[in-house]
Amino acid sequence: MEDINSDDWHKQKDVLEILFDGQIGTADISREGNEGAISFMFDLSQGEISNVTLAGIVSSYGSSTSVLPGQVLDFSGDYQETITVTPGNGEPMNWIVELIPFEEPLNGVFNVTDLRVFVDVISQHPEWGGHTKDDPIQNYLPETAAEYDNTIEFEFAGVNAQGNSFGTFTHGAGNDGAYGEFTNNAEGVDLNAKYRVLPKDGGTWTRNPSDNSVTLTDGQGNTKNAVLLENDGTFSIRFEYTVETDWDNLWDSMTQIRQMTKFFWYVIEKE
Ligand SMILES: [Ca+2]
Repeated sequence: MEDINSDDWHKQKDVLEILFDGQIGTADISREGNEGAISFMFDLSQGEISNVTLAGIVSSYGSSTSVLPGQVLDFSGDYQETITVTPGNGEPMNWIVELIPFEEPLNGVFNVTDLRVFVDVISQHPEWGGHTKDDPIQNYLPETAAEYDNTIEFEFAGVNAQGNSFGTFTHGAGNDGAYGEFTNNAEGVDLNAKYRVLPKDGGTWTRNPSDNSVTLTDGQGNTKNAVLLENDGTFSIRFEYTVETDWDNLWDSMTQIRQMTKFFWYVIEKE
């Protein structure tokens, strides 16, 4: 039991809560003996790490801090700064504050530059002519052409309690003002139900940073799962399908696009 008659409370020099402008989530605060450590995630889209404003700090009752809300810290050296807490009675203690930089890839306006499919035609049997193909989807479904100049604007809103980024997105029709149709009118084929996985109007998104899985939810609450892939400055939003081999129509391109697609993806490039 604490002795309420002692001066101990005067000697406390803990940081209990801390918040910075541009911080994502809750800061991690730990102390071992007189070693205090604080780390927080900083959204790089919110400002410069050399100029980070302390938004709030709560330290032990009766103590004071060397940095006050509204003041600025410079984390550009080694991502670390020190905040000193001076108790009402006793020696000051340094708390090392570490900034962990965070940049959400799904933030900003992206241009659609390609839509592609990866088709698997009995590739496990090359001896029978099995193979895979990686082609623009408009080679199969010409009316998708209007989708190729579209834009997607992702707005990053934060990181939820599960550690997943989340936000909203809008899907613009591009210069031609039109969305593609996943059809081949000449062949009488309509595969909108299979490939209209990126909603026309937009919706909300989440991204799990551990595996880059992305969930898109449209205005009606329908969800689609995808994976975000990055390669040399461009990104792909890739949807996966179950390949159902039709042994009687292996070489028919409409059968292939109907049921032998393994992946379908949008290639997007930040504006
Ligand atoms: Ca368009």
